[in-house]
Amino acid sequence: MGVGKAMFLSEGTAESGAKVKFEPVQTNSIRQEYVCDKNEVAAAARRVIEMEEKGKREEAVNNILQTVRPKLDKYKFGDIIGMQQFRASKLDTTDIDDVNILLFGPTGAGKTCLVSMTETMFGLERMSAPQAGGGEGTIHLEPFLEKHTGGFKLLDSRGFFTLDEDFMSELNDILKGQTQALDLIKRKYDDIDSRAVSNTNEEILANRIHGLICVLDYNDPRFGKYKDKMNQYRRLFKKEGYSPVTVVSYKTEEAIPETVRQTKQEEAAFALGAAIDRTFIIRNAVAQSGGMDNNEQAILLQILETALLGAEQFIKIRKLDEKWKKVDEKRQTGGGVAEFIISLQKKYKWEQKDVDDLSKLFEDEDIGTTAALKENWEYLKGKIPKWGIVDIISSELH
Ligand SMILES: Nc1nc2c(ncn2[C@@H]2O[C@H](COP(=O)(O)OP(=O)(O)O)[C@@H](O)[C@H]2O)c(=O)[nH]1
Ligand SMILES: [Mg+2]
Repeated sequence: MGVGKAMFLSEGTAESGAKVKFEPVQTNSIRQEYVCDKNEVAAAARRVIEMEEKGKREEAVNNILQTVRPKLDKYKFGDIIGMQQFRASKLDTTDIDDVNILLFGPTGAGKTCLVSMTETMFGLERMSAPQAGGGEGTIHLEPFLEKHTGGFKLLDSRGFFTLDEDFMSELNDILKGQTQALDLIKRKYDDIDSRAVSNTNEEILANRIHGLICVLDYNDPRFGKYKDKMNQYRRLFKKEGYSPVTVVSYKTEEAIPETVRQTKQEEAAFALGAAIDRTFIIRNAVAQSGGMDNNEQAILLQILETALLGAEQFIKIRKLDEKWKKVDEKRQTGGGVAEFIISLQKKYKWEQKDVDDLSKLFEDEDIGTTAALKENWEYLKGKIPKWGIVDIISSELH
């Protein structure tokens, strides 16, 4: 074994971009080659990165506690994306009162515990009653936090996900606001007298579910088997325009170390086919002792903020759809972007090739309605090579 001039050059890169670099170690003798053990240095490097990350994490946690918490404490609809987003598109939002966030997932996943943790974090009297014995618990659509902010509520739902049962129509009724707060979420195998169930056929945006939090238990032996089920639900959510948040509740006495959390988050997002930036791991602080530390509170705040962000965007898209439906009714194109393009083709005598190119672009970009086209127009127009076509669509959209 020769004497290495540069024994090693190791570089650790933290996600944030912080770099820990080890300069080449000069050695003159064989003995010195062993002065510095590679594993020890790697461990030291890891410690430096962890310390740096911990410092950054603490900073981030403080930041979330100082900025997100007060925002959610006095939350009003529009606070996350900003009311100017609605004003800019001339959307009337006076009908929207509370933002409705639905918690859904298997029985015993930790939905009600998440409500309890939120109540505790906001210093509220605990109204929620998690099932310590693992019973079914919630069977009505139960509203929580209404009195807290007056701006959003969490709707706790009846657990589902027996892997072989279909809850699609039950979920659909809840999403559309046909099953309303305090209604029994009735199932065919129930043997209980129910309170009157609203089951109205009217679809009112203000009464709908606007945002979704899917809760799953990391320790559930079926955890890895939820992917197919989740994909079914996800298709429904996508069609309806939701961007759900996935919360994986984790039962452990100790706070979860940040590195472990990141690994679990990636693992969970992968296992469930969920977006990593909308997937959170949280310790179930109700099932375990110790209360929530700052880091855990920050995660809970992020969960709520992300759900509210999705909910506000959902409302915006729905409002745009409504608005464009009216415009499209006048134009008699029915709201679909395909019909819109064909109507323009007739009016402006476009070549078929141009129409095909446009159709392909809109399909690739998931643009199905004129509302979506209008909403994404600034971005999309850069992808259309013919200026004449861009000009026509621009003026027709205004
Ligand atoms: N030890 C303990 N466990 C609890 C308590 N409350 C709930 N749990 C457990 O936490 C998990 C989630 O419960 P819960 O939030 O009611 O589930 P949900 O059906 O999704 O609402 C279950 O495994 C419960 O058994 C409690 O007070 N003490
Ligand atoms: Mg429950």
